[in-house]
Amino acid sequence: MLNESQVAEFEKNGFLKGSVVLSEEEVERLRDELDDVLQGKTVKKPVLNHNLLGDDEDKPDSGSLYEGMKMTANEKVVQVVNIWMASDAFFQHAANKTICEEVAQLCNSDTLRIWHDQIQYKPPITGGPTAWHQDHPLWPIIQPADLVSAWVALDDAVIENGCMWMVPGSHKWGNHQKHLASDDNFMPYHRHPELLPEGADTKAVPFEIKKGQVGYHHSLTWHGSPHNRSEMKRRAIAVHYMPGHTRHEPTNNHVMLSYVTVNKGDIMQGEHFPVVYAPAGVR
Ligand SMILES: O=C(O)CCC(=O)C(=O)O
Repeated sequence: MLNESQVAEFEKNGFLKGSVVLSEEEVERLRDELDDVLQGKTVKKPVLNHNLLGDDEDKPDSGSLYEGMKMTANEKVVQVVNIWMASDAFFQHAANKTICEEVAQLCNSDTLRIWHDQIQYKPPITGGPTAWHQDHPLWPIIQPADLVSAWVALDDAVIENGCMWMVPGSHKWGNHQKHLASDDNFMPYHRHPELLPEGADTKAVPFEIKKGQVGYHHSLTWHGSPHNRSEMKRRAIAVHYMPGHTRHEPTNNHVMLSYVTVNKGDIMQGEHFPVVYAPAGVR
């Protein structure tokens, strides 16, 4: 459980470092499972397993998060979406008791469902950047924008290997996704700063997370992660949790849309959005 000052810190900044939630053995098990999924060895498959930056022939489209970013041809961010569908160990991880209790505290709900999860693996030397973004605007089939994600490092995530960076307080400024960009040093800038609330400070801070540790972020917090030019791998699993009241409100496409079985306006639920935390006796 988080204490009052941790909850207050999350409410103020939109992100928070939690404790080390995985033992060495648990990290090893998840790394092995990840290797199996990446090599296509599992019977069940995730929803996506690709290079987030596109292949050589498939450079980022106009309008994509990555448009205009400086990248070399062989850069990669290996993104796996919904590894929990391919690996029981990752499903158990999504239901981790400490993480779920703490996310439930942060989003003020007694019920949590998995919206989706994602691995972002930045390989040594060629690991590419993850553009500055806010999560909820990229999820245009659910409302409201009060989801919380739990990002657990499977390697120490430090500045050298491309840890995430966060802009404190940015979760309180609304949806600025279409105005966010990166400067040449991978710091965020806003194309129309006059749209920001008075006094908004867009300076980013590094969010280094130790192997096995969890970091939480709000679905409107500005965040991104630069290249990995180090010799270290940077593997991590993020689980994006929906509080019990999240509804299906489609306004655009999303990779999870084809898995939705509820009507517009209904609570987002179903076998692909499993409950991982609920009051005793309710499931
Ligand atoms: O792993 C990263 O560097 C980015 C992950 C991310 O954007 C997220 O978990 O919302």
